[in-house]
Amino acid sequence: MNKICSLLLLSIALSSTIIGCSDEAKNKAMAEKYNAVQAENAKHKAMSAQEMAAHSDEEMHHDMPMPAGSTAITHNIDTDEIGRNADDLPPPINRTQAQTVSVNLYTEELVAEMMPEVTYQYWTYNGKVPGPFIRARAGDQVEINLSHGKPGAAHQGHNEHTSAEHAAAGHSAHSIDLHAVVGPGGGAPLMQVGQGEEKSFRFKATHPGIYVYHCASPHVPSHIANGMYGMLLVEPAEGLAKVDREFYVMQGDFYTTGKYGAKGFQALSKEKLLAEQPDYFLFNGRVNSLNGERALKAKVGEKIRLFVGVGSHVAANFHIIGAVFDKLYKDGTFSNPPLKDVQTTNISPGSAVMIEFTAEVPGKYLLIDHSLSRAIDKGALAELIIEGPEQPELYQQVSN
Ligand SMILES: [Cu+2]
Repeated sequence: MNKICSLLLLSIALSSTIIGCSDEAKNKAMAEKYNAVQAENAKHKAMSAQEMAAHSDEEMHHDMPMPAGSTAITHNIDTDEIGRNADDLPPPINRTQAQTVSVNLYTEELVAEMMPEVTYQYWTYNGKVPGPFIRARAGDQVEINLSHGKPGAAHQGHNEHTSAEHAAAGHSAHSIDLHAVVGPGGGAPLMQVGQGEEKSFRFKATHPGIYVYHCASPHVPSHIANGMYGMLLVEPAEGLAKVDREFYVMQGDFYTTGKYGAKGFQALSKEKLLAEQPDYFLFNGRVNSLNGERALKAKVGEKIRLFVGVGSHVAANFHIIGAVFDKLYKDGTFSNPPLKDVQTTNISPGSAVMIEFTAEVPGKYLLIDHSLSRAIDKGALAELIIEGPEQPELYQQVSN
């Protein structure tokens, strides 16, 4: 390679401007720069929370074009799917006697895609966001078993981290506060689990309703922002009305060092968290988690029940484009009459609602946050597909 070409390559490596030389040389220089960015991102991933806080947002934001022959930034993805399916919930309870419901939970930190080429380290219950849907009946004893780390996975992946590394990353302990618990901290004071520990506690489910649970270990807002929340249903003793479909949806706000869509590994931005300025509003953990093949599905004439909650920090304005909620059990209570014929509902952080309506006209419906930039520009958009015969008496075009 001649001297001029070498100088040009040096210039390529120092800037993103591509100058002459051969295509092979250009690609090589681009690939080297790309790898350097990947290495820098990997370094950020390994940083402690304090080191990250000291890093400016600008430094953390790398948005590189893809060189020929390279692969997408993956950063050791731990799971191909972080989002829980909307139909992943236990069936209705049919029994008429109280019993003990035992729930096994574990905490797990997992790097996964928030959207293609954007990775994030989620903190989870049982490896998905949201955590498992817990279902009990009023009068039941609910026993929660929580282990820090996936049982039996002590020598895999991130579980190799030392206690010091866990502490530096801010998750030396995890815990659970369930809003259906009547007692101090919703159980959290009894359930602080350190690395390798497992603890259990039991509570009586006295108040029917749909509730949120979440981690309550310091720094609590960060644990929650990283995905540590789920929902707990306490059915009334007489049960809930029969429906054809039930779905489990949680809206979460996420705070990343880069802006929405910035590629590469994204750390939690504590600065944005404290400023309450999320980059992402997501249903079930990631962009398009409940779209396409994973969309909610029903048939014309079926009764649909949605459990929708907010585990994280910003209230939701939940709306389904093209639907009216026949019944809305606001604030998660079943003990008051439902509101009827509701278009949009506010869901407070740490609260949930139960919505019932009938699928009437076939087509695609969008579940959104009606603060619309959240839906259009920040991810809060899921799909409900209703199949069946057209219903012209309800919906038809007259002319076009
Ligand atoms: Cu936690």
